[in-house]
Amino acid sequence: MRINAHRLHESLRQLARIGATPGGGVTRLALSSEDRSARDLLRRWMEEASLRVRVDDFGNITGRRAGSESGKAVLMASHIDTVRRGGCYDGAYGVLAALEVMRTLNDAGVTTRRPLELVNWTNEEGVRFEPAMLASGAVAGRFTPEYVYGRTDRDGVTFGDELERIGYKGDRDNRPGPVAAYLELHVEQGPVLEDAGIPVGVVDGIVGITWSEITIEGRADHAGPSPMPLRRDALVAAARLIAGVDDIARAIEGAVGTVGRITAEPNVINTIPGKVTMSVDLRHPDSATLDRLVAGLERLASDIAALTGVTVAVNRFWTSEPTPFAAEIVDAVETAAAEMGISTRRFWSGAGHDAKYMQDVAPSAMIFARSINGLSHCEQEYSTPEDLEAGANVLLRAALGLAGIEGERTSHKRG
Ligand code: HGY
Ligand code: MN
Ligand code: MN
Repeated sequence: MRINAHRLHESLRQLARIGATPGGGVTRLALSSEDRSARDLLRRWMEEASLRVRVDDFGNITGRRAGSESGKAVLMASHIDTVRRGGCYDGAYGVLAALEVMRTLNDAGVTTRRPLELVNWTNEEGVRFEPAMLASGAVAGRFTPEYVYGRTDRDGVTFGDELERIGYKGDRDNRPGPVAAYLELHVEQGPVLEDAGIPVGVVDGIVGITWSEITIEGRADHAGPSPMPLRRDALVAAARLIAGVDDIARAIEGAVGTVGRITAEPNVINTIPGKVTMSVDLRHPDSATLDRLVAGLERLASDIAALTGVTVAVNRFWTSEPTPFAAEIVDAVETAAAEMGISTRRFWSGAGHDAKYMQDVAPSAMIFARSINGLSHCEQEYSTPEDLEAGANVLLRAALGLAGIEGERTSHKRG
């Protein structure tokens, strides 16, 4: 049994039209009107595939395909929200490939033993409402509903209000699961598979990620009369910190760091910036090293404050600790690929995914499809139809291995 690659490709193309950007990418921020349109389309497709659709209290959409047995389901999931001017595959690929698995099983008239559930997670990107993986984290019990609903975007609009506005605030009882095993298919978003000349990745785990909010308070003043020695230019301090974050990350093997978001106030040409807020994203496979990176950031902040006369506050507001996936599920993915004659490479994900929190709930693993030039979170994000097809077929095979087929012996240990 193989997925219908043309149908998958067609679905990806149709979804990519919602929030399409001139450069060939997509902007579909969580709980935006574009996200609502995409959700409406996905829900229609789920219903057309005879899935029983439900929406939970965080807007997570679940489509359930009954098995011959009731009880714990095998979940296939990802997200359809994107970053700003992101790619057409990040998240959408995993959701639509899971839908394609359901469609393929319908075409083949196959009933699995365990139920299958397809989930679209709200706000995986954490771009509009920080932090990332908010709704899967909430389902895993890492965030309270109050925390989630209270998160605000740059305009002060809350998650809760937006969820109501787009009509996707459902019930707590509609959360995904109960879960026997979790699979997430995703584009790699990095160079490993392309460098190795391999189409599919078997993901061992996800690196540690920590996000900090930096607030720099200087003194706004006239850009003309104010003598240089008296200035407390918040943006000059920020420039030193931005370069320092890059130095800190480069100094430690396996570390990465960037300042992705920055605002300067009052942000006018003839006023010395009095205040800067910006983000710092630091990542490393090891927790203690991640803490060392943050300690380096905090030292840098206080050195810059002393040197330039500004105040620098570092608020480490989110940490996603390094997460190894369940060996038996990782092996099931590797076996599925091998059985299909698809070559794979095993490695850790540098990108965060909802699978991180789902590993708290049930044994989980991920499958990657090769990213061309390793690019992602940009309009140039691309994967070939052949690689997307290979990844989706591995998802199909792994899901069947874990769910079992009615009338056949289930290969997965019963949990
Ligand atoms: O930040 C991440 O790694 C993910 O794309 N949200
Ligand atoms: Mn993603
Ligand atoms: Mn992403």
